Amino acid sequence: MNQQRVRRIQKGETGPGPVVYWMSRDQRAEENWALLHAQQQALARQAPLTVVFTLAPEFLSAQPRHYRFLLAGLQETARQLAAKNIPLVVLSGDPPTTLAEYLGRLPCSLLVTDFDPLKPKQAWKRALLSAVTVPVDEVDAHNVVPCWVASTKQEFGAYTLRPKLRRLLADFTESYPELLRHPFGDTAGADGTAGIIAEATPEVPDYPGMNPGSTAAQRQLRCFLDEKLAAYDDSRNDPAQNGQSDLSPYLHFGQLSAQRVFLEIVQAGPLRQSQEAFLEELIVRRELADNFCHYNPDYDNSKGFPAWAQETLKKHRDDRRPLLYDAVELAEARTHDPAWNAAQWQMVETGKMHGYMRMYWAKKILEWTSDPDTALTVAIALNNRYSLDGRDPNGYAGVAWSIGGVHDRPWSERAIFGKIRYMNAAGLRRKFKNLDAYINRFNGNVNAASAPPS
Ligand code: FAD
Ligand code: FO1
Repeated sequence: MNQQRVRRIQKGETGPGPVVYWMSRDQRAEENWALLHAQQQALARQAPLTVVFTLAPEFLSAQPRHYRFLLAGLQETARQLAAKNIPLVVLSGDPPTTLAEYLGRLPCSLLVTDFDPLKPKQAWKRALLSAVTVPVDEVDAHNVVPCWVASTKQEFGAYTLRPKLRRLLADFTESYPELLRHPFGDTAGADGTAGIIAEATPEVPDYPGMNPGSTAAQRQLRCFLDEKLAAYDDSRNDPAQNGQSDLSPYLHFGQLSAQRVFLEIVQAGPLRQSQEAFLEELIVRRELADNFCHYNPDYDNSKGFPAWAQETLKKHRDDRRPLLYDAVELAEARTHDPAWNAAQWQMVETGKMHGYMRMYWAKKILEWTSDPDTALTVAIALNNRYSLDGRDPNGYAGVAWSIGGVHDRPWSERAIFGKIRYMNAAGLRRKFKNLDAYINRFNGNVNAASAPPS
């Protein structure tokens, strides 16, 4: 494994005990560089290897349906690890607290964590490091090119990050070694894990057609590569077609490796337009989002917008707003705009709004709320509460792009938006022949009587 993928974030005294992998963002047994690094270190020490997942009671407004997806995937990961004599221990409660207590009860020779730029995760990590004295390695198992290697600063946009990624990709796309059956220790410590996960799994319906776990993720990948990738460039932006991969929930919960997706595509032969377009999203756009959240502490507020955007939005902050909706009216899709309402219902009912509609959806929130800060807060809150792939750097970057011009440039100035790129329903209709098919499909009939399901 390319050692640039690992950062020692805390020196410390090595104990005689097991190597512990604190699994969080990358919740898969196979093709997980953080786990492979932990196993390599355990073998070198002839020590047992234990995986720990700290189950937080609350995470960025995650709902029971999101926890169900996560836990069903974790159940499968626990089985796959047990088959390799690697116990998965699940600790419920405040992550740094429960993990510090756990580590305090055993001598641990090394703690390995996976990389996540989001502030709550960084706070967990800081709190844990101040509570333990073991050496700690952080591994970027999520990005193909590790975030801190791709760039040492916030990038202006895809156009500045793309050449850096292009140059580095070959150094970070070696094939994954197999996770070995671990020769030291046993899985006795994880005997209760299946029961703990089952107990913690909410009794709520899964999202339609979105089966959790790494096996389902591989199936979804195969189906996309065989049936949809060739037409991706044409169909991906039409909400009435289902031309996207639907891989984002699996990538978000780390049930699928983005590098696996990349390897499958480049190994299938010369890249054509659709493959290039897809890899632009999967590699450049996704790593740009991690770059934004990693290097910009204000990724979730308007101080994180570029100066030109802050200035233009401030200038138009008091423009008359003919239409105003509050967060509840928006959550319940009660606006005058059937296309916007359909997008909101799609997110509530399926957990995943079409990619093109996400831009339109967020930009209308800027137009229909009292000011840009309120717009950003409402858009992030709705996205985190209803999207299965929400609570993710892609979401923060997507909302900041739509409302605050992050990774975008100034456009012709107009009311409310200033120079932020504008989108409107007429533009949607020009672009999509049968937008009505989309609108008729997602009209809230299913849940008209009840409030949006949590
Ligand atoms: P595909 O088109 O099949 O793309 C494949 C993968 O490429 C995606 O899974 C994703 O990892 C990556 N990707 C595609 N488009 C983008 C993008 N614009 N930025 C970053 N990565 C991208 N994505 C999320 O994962 N979670 C979110 O909460 C989220 N919220 C968004 C909010 C707004 C306002 C906007 C404009 C975009 C948001 N995105 C979010 C980015 C993008 O819309 C989704 O990643 C994509 O629609 C996921 O569906 P898919 O996997 O079928 O996409
Ligand atoms: N990560 C954890 O380590 N523990 C959790 O209990 C946890 C819950 C959770 C719920 C919904 C969700 O979307 C993500 C959640 N995550 C949790 C974080 C996740 O694994 C990702 O690391 C981030 O969301 C993406 O950066």
